[in-house]
Amino acid sequence: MQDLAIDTRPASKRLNTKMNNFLNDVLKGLQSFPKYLDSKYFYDKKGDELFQKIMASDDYYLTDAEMEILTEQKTEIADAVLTGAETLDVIEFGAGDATKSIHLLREFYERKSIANYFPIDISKNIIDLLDKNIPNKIPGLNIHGLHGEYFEMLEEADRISEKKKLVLFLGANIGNFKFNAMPAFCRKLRSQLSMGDMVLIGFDLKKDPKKILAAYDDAEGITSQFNLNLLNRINKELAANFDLNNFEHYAMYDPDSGACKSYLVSMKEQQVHLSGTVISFKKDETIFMEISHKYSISQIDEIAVQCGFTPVAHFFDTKKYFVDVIWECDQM
Ligand code: AVJ
Repeated sequence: MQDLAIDTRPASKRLNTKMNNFLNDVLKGLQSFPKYLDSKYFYDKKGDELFQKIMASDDYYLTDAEMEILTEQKTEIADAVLTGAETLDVIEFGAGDATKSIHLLREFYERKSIANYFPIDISKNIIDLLDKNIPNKIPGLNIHGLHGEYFEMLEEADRISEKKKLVLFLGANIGNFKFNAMPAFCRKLRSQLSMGDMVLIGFDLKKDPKKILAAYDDAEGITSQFNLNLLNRINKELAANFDLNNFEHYAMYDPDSGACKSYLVSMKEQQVHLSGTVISFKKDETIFMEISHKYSISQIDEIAVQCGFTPVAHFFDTKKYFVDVIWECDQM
């Protein structure tokens, strides 16, 4: 912190580019009103660990539901994707530890229909682990881990290979876009793909609001730790001094819009120092942390068509909590 204090260049010039983006995004969010942080920054090493704990918790039903779909219906999913004789590249956005996608990858591999697997993740830690562990799980599979932003890395995968693509975006990660921003993401995805390419996207469905809220306000308080960990990351990486005891996790679900949102609430009036900038909080002031948007099937199909895709198939778990949809790239 001292070193930064005597460096007279503006904060944005001091750190390397990756840190720079993080710092700029954090400063922008905390200097806005209402304050916000970008949930893509949750996933440092500790954040990855906490998310693993969330996925294993009783209240967080999403992982089990999607796991059931991918294990029980992998044959039908592969049938829906493999329409021609050619091999395809599987590109995965936000691959995580690939415990879900591995079932599909194995299915494609056994059918000799996968050319390359390109997992993409924002977490360097995750990509290193995948490059190390996947070859043990599916010996012979060509894996090229790509660490970075989704669309930049999709371009990279496209430079490496020109096969038909299947893009996996599992785990309801798409829920992290606000409802109005989500179609723009799908259109951008479509614009980077070619006719006949496919996407497989996991959506958490609208359901009993109490069930949804419990998943983001778990009894053990893991989600609270997960949110607070971002303040800790900012402390460590951006020379800040958030006191985590002065913030509390708050989650809410609005069944009309389908928005499940989480916040950190400042328990008192306080000032936080961050790379030479002072951030003031009023008592009860909120930082918006994350949206996990829930969808209905009709909304999902409608968005697919609006964005240049044809809905090909829906795969539900037995409780109908979750859906994995397959869309094919239409003419643009
Ligand atoms: C990884 C974005 C799918 O929104 O459900 C879990 C992250 N946040 N509990 C989700 C999360 C709080 C999760 N995604």
